[in-house]
Order: sequence, then C-alpha cells, then structure tokens
Amino acid sequence: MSSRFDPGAKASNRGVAPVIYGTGERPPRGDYASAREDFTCEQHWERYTAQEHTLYRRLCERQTAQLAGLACGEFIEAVGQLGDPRQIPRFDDLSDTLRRATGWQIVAVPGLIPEEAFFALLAKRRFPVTSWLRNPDEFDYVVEPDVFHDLFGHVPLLFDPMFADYMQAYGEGGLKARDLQACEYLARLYWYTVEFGLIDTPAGLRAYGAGILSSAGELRYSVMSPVPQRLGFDLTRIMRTSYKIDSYQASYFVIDSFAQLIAATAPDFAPIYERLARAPGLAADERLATDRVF
Ligand code: HBI
Ligand code: FE
Repeated sequence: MSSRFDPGAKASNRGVAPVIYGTGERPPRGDYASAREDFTCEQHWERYTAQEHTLYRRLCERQTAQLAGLACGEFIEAVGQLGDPRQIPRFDDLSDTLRRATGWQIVAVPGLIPEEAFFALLAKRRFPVTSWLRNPDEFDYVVEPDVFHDLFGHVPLLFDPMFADYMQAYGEGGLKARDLQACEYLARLYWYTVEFGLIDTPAGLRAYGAGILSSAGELRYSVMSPVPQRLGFDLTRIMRTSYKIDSYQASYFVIDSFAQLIAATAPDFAPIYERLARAPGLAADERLATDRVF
C-alpha cells in the first residue's frame, strides 16, 4: 500500500509525521512509540484476540474463494505458503519458510513507515508487515495497510524468485532516489506494479498487485470491468502518472512477465528522472496516443 508522508507535517508520537491519505490528514495507526530506530517492532502474536484470528480467517476465505481466473498463477501457487489460514501467522515462522525460498524475511512494523526506512528494509530483503488487523467494520475496506493486506497481498509473491529480486532492486533504487528527490516517481512505480499491477498470460490478464489481490471488490474489477483502462507497462509513462489512494484505479498497467520488471529496474534511473522533471504529469485516467491499450 502506498502513502504520502508530508515531511513538513507536525511530528506526532516519536516524531513520525502523520500519514496523509487522499485529501484527509490522518494520524498514524499503530504503536510507533515502541518501534526501533529502523521502524521495526515486535509482532506480539500473543496479543491477537480470538476475534481477530476469526476476522483474519474470514478475510482469507473470501479472497481465496475468488482467486481462480483473476489472480496470477504464481500467486495462487504460493498463497498456501502463508500457512494455516485460520489464524494470523507468526511472522518468525513464516520468515523461516520464506527465507529458505528466496532469502526474504518478514519484519513487523507499526504501520506505514517513512520511505527511507521502507526502502532500506526492502534493500535488505526484509519485508515490513503491519502488526495490527483492521476492525470488523472495516471488513470490506481499510485505508491503511493492515496485516491482512501486507501478508495476504504482498508475501506470497515474495516466494517467486523473479519478483523477490524485483522487490529488492526496487528498495535499492529507492535508496538512490532519496538523494535525487525522485521518491514520487518511485512511489508511482510501486503503486502501478507492486500494488496494482496486472500481468498478461495466455489465459488472459491476471492480477499480481497486492492492493488488488487483498481487495474484495477490486480483484474482479481490475481484471474484468470495462470501466478502467489497461495500458502496456512503460516505465516513464508510469512514473508520470498520478494515482488514486482511496478508490479503484482509473488505469492499470500490464506487464508481460516478472522478467520485464527486472529489466525495467536494471538501468540507472538518474537520466530518466532528469527527463521526467521536464515532462508534464499525467492524470490517473489520461490516455496518450502512444499508449498500448489492452
Ligand atoms: N510503509 N509499512 C509500509 N508499507 C508500505 O507499503 C509503504 C510504507 N511506506 C512508504 C510506501 N509504502 C510507499 O511510499 C512506497 O512507494 C515507497
Ligand atoms: Fe501494500
């Protein structure tokens, strides 16, 4: 899930800038005061209530029931690695399985963390997973990423070697971008691939983005609805395109393969950022004559 930190915003508990979603400024959810310098924290698995495990199970059951024909094969193959869906997994146990597969591990965080800390964790193959679960009345939608979004949406594809490599390359790119003030461009890349990306397959388009895969309504919408536009992956086109934080996307970008993502992150982004600085931004629903339309 992507967010916007307002560096100028007043610092709240422990100096964490409030996270801004869409138009409203919202204080961060989660216990940042007890987080470490790198923003990681303890999961405190023993504090989850039976009601929370039940809510998590219901979220998993609902999403798992609609994956066929909508989620990419790599996701469907790996989602079972999350373990017993009847309760929130212990991050340490899941890390043991994940580390053997692709060298990634899961670390608990209190919620959204500043981009620099986020990039630094990805660059070390440590994926930040929010420790808290949404409230029952947020069953259909929660603005902030919670443990269900991060675990069910993001973790399965970290078992795929190609995607696991892309996520680390993204983190390393982010650490360089920090100096080039290009975080907004990278946030858009993250948004239109890791969060809301589609992939073209012989059987048709499928979802691989975590924001889609963990959403009750957007999974079918992103693959089947005639309303949004679906455009071929184009790195600089994506980096120019703004996105919507609290509604279904107006545009989805389609890759041919995870190898394509790796290839896209291979070059040094500095010259791309220089070109982008002179290119006008694009609205989320804009259509260019050069777009490859699916
Ligand atoms: N923090 N915990 C967490 N999870 C995210 O997905 C996340 C974040 N901070 C920043 C962020 N994503 C985005 O701004 C990325 O595009 C960098
Ligand atoms: Fe996410």
